[in-house]
Amino acid sequence: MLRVKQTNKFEGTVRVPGDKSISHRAVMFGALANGTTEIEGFLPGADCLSTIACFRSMGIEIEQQEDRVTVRGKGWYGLQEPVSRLDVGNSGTTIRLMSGILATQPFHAVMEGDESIAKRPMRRVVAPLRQMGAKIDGRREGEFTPLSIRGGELQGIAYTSPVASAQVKSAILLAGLQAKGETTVTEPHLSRDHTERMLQAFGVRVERDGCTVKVQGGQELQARSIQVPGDISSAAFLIAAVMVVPGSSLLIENVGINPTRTGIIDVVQQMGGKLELLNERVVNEEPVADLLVTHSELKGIEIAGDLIPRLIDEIPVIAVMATQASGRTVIRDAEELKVKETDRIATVVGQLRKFGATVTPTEDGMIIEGKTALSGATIDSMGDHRIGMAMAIAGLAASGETVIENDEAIAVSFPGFASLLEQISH
Ligand code: SPQ
Repeated sequence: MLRVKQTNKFEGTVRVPGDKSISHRAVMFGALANGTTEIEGFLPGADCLSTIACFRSMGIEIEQQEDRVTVRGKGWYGLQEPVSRLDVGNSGTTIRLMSGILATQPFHAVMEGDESIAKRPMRRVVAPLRQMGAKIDGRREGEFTPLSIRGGELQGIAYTSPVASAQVKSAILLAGLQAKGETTVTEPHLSRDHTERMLQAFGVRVERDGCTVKVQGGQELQARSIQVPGDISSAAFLIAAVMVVPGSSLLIENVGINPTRTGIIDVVQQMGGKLELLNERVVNEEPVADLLVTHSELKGIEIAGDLIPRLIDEIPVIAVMATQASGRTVIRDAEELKVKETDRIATVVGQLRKFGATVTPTEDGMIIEGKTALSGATIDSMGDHRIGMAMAIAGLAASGETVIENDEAIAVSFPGFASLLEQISH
């Protein structure tokens, strides 16, 4: 159980753990590459540890000590058939990206995860991979886990995805790397592009044109060292903490500012929050900066369209900030929230109402009225790391004490979250 109380202010210089999306990909691509990949700044969160465990089960030697990882890749076809089911834990990224990789392998593998994974839609990757020639089965005709994959020879496809999803795009591109001919993926809005950038870092040719990405089959990956920047999705909770606690100011160092992920920065600035990017640089094809964040009075705004994939994981904590902003905040075009670790429209609305917030769910988002005085509440993370952390931030803005039950979920993406907050609270 995590207990949260109002604090005078947050102050100091901090770093957040490594980027989750980049950490997963560094392990996966390292395992498939020829040679040894050294990773620094790896996120030792439960999700990325699930990815490591899956590759170890397929015979890849991986040493991990906190944020340092060595992956001894054996080339694309160096994986061995796993003797038991691969456990992806709570990680949607692991199961969806691995579906693309396993679709190319000359063996049979079964993947499953926790209760939340069992409810998340898989047909979005299963259908295009079947079109490429993979044999995949699962509950409800491949919509749900366990997924059983018998890989083999694939044919490249031109796929237009109905959703802007980096997991869908990545699964198809990874399968495409070993398919015959060319594979293209077009999405309605650009989703995060870490796969494209990191494949290039591993020596793969990737062509991009707007929302379309193309790869040619038959490409190998070459090992290389990877430095993972801090996760902007984790930094978002600290940014929000500064915005809801008057007098606060933080320098958050070494944060990834890939433009496909920086919707949170745009939104905070549009709401009137003071947030400056300092010391901008590029590390392993990924832009990085230090974020100087200063408490400001916020105002409500509209969030929709292209912006949504650029901040999809930050919507729970944006909703918390919106309760402390003057006026109305409207979030639209975010129906994808319904298929995350929980239905994040329903959970955000349900949990924020316990604090006394005025929030209305809509078909594709929510409407938040501000500025509302919140009162401390007992909250259930519902096993969703982002809900646990967002509600802890709401607790900082609330009078009295807030208790977050099932707070162990937070370690999925932000181990040390509670102690970091304590360290910077004055
Ligand atoms: O890995 P998982 O469980 O899907 O994690 C989440 C999260 O909140 O951490 C989503 F629930 O992030 C996804 C993100 O929403 C991570 C991700 C990636 O690394 O490719 C892409 C996004 O999902 P999607 O479905 O839009 O591709």
